[in-house]
Formats: sequence, C-alpha cells, structure tokens
Amino acid sequence: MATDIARIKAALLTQHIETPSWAYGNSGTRFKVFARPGVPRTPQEKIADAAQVHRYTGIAPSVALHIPWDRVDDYGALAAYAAGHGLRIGAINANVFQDDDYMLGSVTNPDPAVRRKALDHLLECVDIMDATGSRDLKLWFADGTNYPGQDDVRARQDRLAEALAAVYGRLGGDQRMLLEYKLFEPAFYTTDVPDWGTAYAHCLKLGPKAQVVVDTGHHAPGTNIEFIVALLLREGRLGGFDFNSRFYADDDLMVGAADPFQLFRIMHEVVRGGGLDPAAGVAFMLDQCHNVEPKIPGQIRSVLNVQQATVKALLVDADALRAAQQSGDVLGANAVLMDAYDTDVRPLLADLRAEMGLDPDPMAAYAASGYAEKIETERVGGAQAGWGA
Ligand code: PSV
Ligand code: MN
Ligand code: MN
Repeated sequence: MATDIARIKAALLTQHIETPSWAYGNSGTRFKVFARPGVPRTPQEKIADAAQVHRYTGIAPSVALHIPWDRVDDYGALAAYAAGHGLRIGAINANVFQDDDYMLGSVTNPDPAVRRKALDHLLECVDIMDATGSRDLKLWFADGTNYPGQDDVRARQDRLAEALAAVYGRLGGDQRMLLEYKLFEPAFYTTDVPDWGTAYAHCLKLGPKAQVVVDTGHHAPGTNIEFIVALLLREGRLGGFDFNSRFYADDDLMVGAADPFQLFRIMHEVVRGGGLDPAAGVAFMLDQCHNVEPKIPGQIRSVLNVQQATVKALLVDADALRAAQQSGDVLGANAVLMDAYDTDVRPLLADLRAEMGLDPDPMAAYAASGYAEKIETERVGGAQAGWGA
C-alpha cells in the first residue's frame, strides 16, 4: 500500500493542467457580460493571474493564449515574461469566428478570399508558436450552416481539408495541430466539425501531428465521453482535453462541478490507456469562463477538481478490476471502480501538497494571500475575455 501511494503521488506530479488566458477576463453570456473588479487589462496581467493558480496548486505551469485576444507586438518577450512568472506559454488558440467576414464560415467559406484570410490567420498562429515555443495549435471552427441547402456540405469538407493541409505543412517538427469538434453553435443546422469522428477523419489524413481535442462541453446530452477518450487514446490520436462542465450545452462551467463522476470515468480511461504518461502527449487544458464566480479561485478549484478525479482514477485496483472483468463478475468489477471513486482522497492530496512545499488548502491559501484585494485596487477597467459581447 505504501508503495502504491508513492506510485500514485509520483504519477500525479507528472500531470500538468493548462489554464486559458480567457478565463481571467470578464465574461458572460450574450445577455450580459459582468464587469468584475481586478480583472486583467493586458495579456501580461492574465499571465500574472495564471501564475497565481500555479503558485497555489503546483500543477498549472502553462497558460494558453487566444489570438487576437492576446495580441502583442513581441511574443518572444511575452514568453520571457511568462517564464519570469514561472510559466510557459501553452497552446495557441486561433480565432476565425469574430469577424464579419466569417458570417458564412472561415476556412469553409464559399468565398476564396475569406478562406485565404482565415488561412493566413492560422499560419500567423504558427509563427506565434515559433516565437513562444508553444507545442500546440488549437483549432476550433464555428463554421457551419443554418439552413438545409445553404451550402454544399461536401464542398465545405473539401475546403476544410485544404486549409488543414496547408497549416499542417507549415508545422515545425515538434509542433502539433489539435482539432476540436463541437456538436452545434453558432451554426444550428450543420457544423463542419461536429464530432470526434469528423475530427479524427481529418487528422488521420493529415498525419500524426494532427490530434483530436475533446472539449467535454461539446457533446449531446448522454454522450459517453469516456468511450471517445478510450478510443482516441487507443488510436494514438487524443491530443488533449478542453475541460469544463455542462448541464445543457456549451456551458463552460467549472470542470467537475456538474458531474464529478463523469470526470472520474474519463480519467479512468486516460489512466487505463496510458494517457497520463507525458510521452503520450495528452494536453490537459481548461476551457472555461467564470461568469458569476471570481476567476482565479474558479481556476484553482477547477485544477483541483481535475487532480482529484485523477487521483481517484489512479486508485482503481487494476488487478482486481481485470480479475473481476475476466471472470464475468459484473457487480464485482463495478464495485472496484466505485471503491476508488468513493475514496476520500483529500488527505492524500493534502499530504502531497505539503511534500511539494505548498499549502495543503490552495483555495484558503489564495484567499489569505491578499492578491485579490491587490489587483482590485491596482487594476481599473479590466478586459473582456472575448466571449459574450
Ligand atoms: C467555443 O465553443 C469554444 O468554447 C471552443 O471550445 C474553443 O476551444 C474556445 O471557444 C476558445 O476558442
Ligand atoms: Mn474548447
Ligand atoms: Mn466551447
């Protein structure tokens, strides 16, 4: 048992969770964006806030950027600024959805001039990766149609494939393309990358540096996300996660808040498939907005929720599970999983944090730090995250 705990702790230390720059800005829905005191006004201030999350959790050493929301003149300098705060720049998220030109799509738009503009932005994002040292380009396309007959669904796939191939060809040796899918919204009839199968088919054609991202909020209700995770891992195409929670659709609530059991089931498949091994290249990212809760504590809570689900997944007795499965002991196998899920892992995680030189209670430590009060006094006129305008 003692060696088991040591093994689990060692595995936990290899897990890094990336926070998104946009989580630190003001956000809301299309009905209202709430301006909160102390929110960052610049990419640098977002990085400073992300550094707080890493400081109290010890496992969030990178921050994802979103271009143009985080546009700066000198990305090398921004990466150096991040390094000064103990962080790396993580995934570069492209934005081909907030321009009037993209009303009928970006890379799938029927107009070649709009497609060229979108492609140029994606290529610019790879230039930014070169400057920041980022490994991953994350692509989410709002492209789709609202009405039957609006555009040729097959031609749109051809245009998508053409753009992806151009970007893939531009990637450096260690760089990857992470392709995200989403069931619907903003398009309501067809979406050009609506599901993992479509993303996988494109990635397969492109090559091994093209990988699928599973955003947990982007599925139909009742979808067995852990099955998708198991399958993509098995095929070597699980590039990473955009973690968040949903009750209805793309709610972007804190991961593990709506359904911690689902998060555990996902992490169980990650552990089972070897996805926790850094060599597997699975990026554990958050993609959330904090509309009604404070942002830095919201991110800290989310990181802790992922870590908690991970430790429970690591606690699954793999030998006992296999034995029960192979002997057809349905209830026994289920009980092995539930035993792990029902374990109170908070003492183990508190121990681990103490061993890491951290406060065992990151939420309380941040609250006591005075950082929130400091930024509320110092920052006036915080930037919007980009969503919900
Ligand atoms: C839109 O649905 C979205 O939430 C996608 O999940 C992207 O990852 C994110 O925005 C940032 O572009
Ligand atoms: Mn996402
Ligand atoms: Mn989303």
